[in-house]
Amino acid sequence: MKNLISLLKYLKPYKKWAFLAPLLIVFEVIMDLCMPNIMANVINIGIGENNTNYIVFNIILMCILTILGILGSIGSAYYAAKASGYASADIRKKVFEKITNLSFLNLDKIKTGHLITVLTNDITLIGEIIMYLLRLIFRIPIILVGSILMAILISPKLSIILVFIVPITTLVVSILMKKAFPKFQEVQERVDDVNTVVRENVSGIRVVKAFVNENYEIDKFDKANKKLRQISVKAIRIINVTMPVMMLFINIAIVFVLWYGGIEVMNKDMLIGDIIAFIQYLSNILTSLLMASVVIVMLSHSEASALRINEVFNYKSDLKNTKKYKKSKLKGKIEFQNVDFSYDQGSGNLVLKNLNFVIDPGQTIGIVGSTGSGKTSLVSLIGRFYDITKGKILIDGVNIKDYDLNFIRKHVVFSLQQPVLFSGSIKDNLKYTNKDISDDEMIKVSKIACVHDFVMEKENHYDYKIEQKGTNLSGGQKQRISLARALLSKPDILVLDDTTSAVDINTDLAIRKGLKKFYNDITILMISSRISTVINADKIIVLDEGQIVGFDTHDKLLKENKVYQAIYKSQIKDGDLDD
Ligand code: M5T
Ligand code: MG
Repeated sequence: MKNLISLLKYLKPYKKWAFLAPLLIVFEVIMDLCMPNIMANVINIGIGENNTNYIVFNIILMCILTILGILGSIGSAYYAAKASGYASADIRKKVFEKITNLSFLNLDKIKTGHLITVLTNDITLIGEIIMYLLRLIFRIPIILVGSILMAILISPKLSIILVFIVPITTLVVSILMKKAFPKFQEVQERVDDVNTVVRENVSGIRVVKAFVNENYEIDKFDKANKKLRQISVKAIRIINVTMPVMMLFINIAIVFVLWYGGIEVMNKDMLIGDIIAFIQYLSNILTSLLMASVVIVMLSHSEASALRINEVFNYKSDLKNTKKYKKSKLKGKIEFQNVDFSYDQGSGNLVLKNLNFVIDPGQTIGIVGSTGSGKTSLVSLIGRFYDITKGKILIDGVNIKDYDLNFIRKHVVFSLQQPVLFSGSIKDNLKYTNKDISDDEMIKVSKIACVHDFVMEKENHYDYKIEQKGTNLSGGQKQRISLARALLSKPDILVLDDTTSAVDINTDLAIRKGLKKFYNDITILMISSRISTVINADKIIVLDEGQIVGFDTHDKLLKENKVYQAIYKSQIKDGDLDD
């Protein structure tokens, strides 16, 4: 229960509504408690004694009570929905913020399907339970106790039946609910699985189709879906048994009341109206018990969801942002001292081993190496996407861990290996980091990144709508937009991870010339599988199986470095070194 309770703090800003909801329901409770009694009086006194005035008076009273009750109920529903809706929206926002702020290492470990279920199903469920709680928290106990008292007042003798029927009902309902609890928790986990399959499939649908693997994927989905169906049916079946069982108890009780009450009436110990009122109170009591049990099921069901929400809140970003050192801009000196790095801290599985190098401000550094040699991993350390296992990384002579994380991210800018564009116009994407960039500047930079020409060929030019994930752009076009976006965020250190891999050699050359001309003062790290891209770099880092096996100019490396020579030779053969 503690997880759910801890989420109730999100009701705080809406406490006015959260108080009004249970308060207004009191009108409905008064109606529920008074009506049977008034009805009994109408029958006993009004009809029994032929007193028309009494009947009219009480019917008017019943109408007023009903209207008040309905108004109270509507008002309560309104405020409960408002409070729970706002609170759950706040929770959703917090979870979303938390996910956005998670470190790469966290995100590597958590399934996206899980996060989506938390953001949708779990939070929706919490919203619902908060709403029910606000409406029922007073209603159930007051009706329960009130109806028991009224029943005893009407007939202490008949009330003996309560001593039997209330514990039996409570017991049966709680056994059923106890069976349903774990099933509902499992439902949520199976929803996770379905979400994961769907997400993987929808985002990879092109690959699936390209491999004509639809049937396999449909099978996979079927399996997850079937499991969800099975467990949902089981859970709902238990709940569905509860209702008829309750009806059975209510009916048995009514039969008993009619039988025993009938004898009492004949003996003139009781009035007919009282029997009707008693039956009404009795069913009030039993339905309250049922409602209580449903709330308890929902509570436990939602506790599982609350736990999952809190789990997301409790993910500790493994990147500590404590010292928060900032300055106006970075000069761009990068120093690696004995750096070891592993994605799986503690496993000893080093991706990068004993890196040592110094890059001076304003240098352009090429990074080459076979696939999987650790190029992407190396540069991701400069943006502090991960913390290193051993050694030190200094930027402008200051340990990277002492900088404010956001400062580093703002000043060390990446154009990633797989460019991610957002749906929206090309302009939206280019101005992603800063909406205030002028169109003139955007066009100037777009020309450097060789974006301008192809944009002018699209309809609406810079307002050309990019589809989700940029499907209506070519790979090279996406890469160049990603490069322009990086340039427009005015980096002090620019990291290009194979950014021109899908761009033809002439365009690649034009981009490099532009960078040299306009971005000569910033430090640029340029990963490339093509030697031609890095040939003019001030220095080139040659990586091999996570180790630096060369760090020099192209000419020197070509003379002395075996690994570099091998890469060079293989590319001459492929005709890749045209410039
Ligand atoms: C180097 C592993 C990968 C490889 C090694 C990005 C990433 C990589 N790895 C992980 O375990 N988790 C990750 O998130 O690290 O990989 P890299 O740095 O991506 O290599 P690269 O950039 O030189 O390769 P490529 O293909 O981009 O040229 O063993 O399994
Ligand atoms: Mg890579």
